[in-house]
Amino acid sequence: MSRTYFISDLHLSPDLPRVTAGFLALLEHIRGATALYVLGDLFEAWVGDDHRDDYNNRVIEAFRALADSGTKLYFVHGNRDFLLGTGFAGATGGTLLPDSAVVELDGQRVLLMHGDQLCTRDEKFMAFRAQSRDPAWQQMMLANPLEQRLMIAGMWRMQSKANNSNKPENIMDVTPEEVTRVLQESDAATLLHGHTHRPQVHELDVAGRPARRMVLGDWREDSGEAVIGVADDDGLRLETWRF
Ligand SMILES: [Mn+2]
Repeated sequence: MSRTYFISDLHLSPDLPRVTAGFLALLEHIRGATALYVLGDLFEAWVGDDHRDDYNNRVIEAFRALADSGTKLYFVHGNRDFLLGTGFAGATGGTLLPDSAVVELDGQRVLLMHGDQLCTRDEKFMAFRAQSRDPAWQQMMLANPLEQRLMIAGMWRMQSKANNSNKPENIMDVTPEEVTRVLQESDAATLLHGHTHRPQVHELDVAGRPARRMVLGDWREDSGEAVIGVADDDGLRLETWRF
């Protein structure tokens, strides 16, 4: 039986031992599955593929073991790990996908993205997004010595903690018109994304046709839960992974 998994918003960091353990447990649990899609914000911060400390190596090895079991592995960038590169993907045995990608599940077109690009009302964020996804800016960033990039990431992490910026009330929700637009543009009836930390299935009407927006959840250090996507013979649905 074909079985495909979707996860996002783990915000992996050595500060989150429970989430890290839950992530490693999921990867063992799904060994031999058809595919795993990681839809962004896998890491709380990623300063470049050359940052191979023990923690990152452990994550890479876990992905590699999954890929070696025959599971296809795909990554979409989030707004925190936008510097994930082909060095990382290659080491895991996976593939980086563009910012939005359509997959066919059971003959149905499903549009995959991190979801931050749907939050168009947050002008400050959209400006940061444009900058951080600019190849020239990324090159400039990556040209800094690793030590300096780690310092910058440390500052981001402190800012993030101070602003509680991983809380849903501090993440603007998607713009409904933008959801309609991307669904029409991609000719898909299902949009699956993360980012907002508001896991839910929304039934939609797109130009008179039924559609749905499925939102994955963030991984919770406090409750040991994450809402993930599962697709098998019974279709695509959200499930809670407990760890
Ligand atoms: Mn995000």
